[in-house]
Amino acid sequence: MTDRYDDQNIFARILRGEIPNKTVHEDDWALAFEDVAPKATVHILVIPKGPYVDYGHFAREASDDEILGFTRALGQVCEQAGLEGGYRVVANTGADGGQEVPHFHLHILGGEAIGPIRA
Ligand code: D5M
Repeated sequence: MTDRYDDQNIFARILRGEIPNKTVHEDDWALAFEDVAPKATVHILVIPKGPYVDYGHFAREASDDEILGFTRALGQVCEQAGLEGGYRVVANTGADGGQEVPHFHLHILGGEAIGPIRA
């Protein structure tokens, strides 16, 4: 899998403010916004501010501060979303993982029973 980052991908454009989004959280390390095509009652995407293609790239290349900041932001978003019944966090990665946007992102899905990964 290549780590070559395409700075014209849609999330890079959102980070630059070129495309509107429904932001639910922003800090130095992460931006969280509502997914435009929600797959659950609550569907939020959390992305790091740095240019990382996918989870592997982020885990390998991001600084400790970036990883810590992003992880804390994720936790904050999950808690603030009021998902008392629980939620799922998903990182689609590469073609086999169904990743469409080549900027690392985590999906937070909840607000209803999501069920097992495989029925
Ligand atoms: O998921 C990429 C996700 O990104 C998919 O659920 C749709 C969402 N998406 C695409 N464009 C936008 C904009 N402009 N705003 C909000 N959400 C968006 P993946 O894991 O790459 O398959």
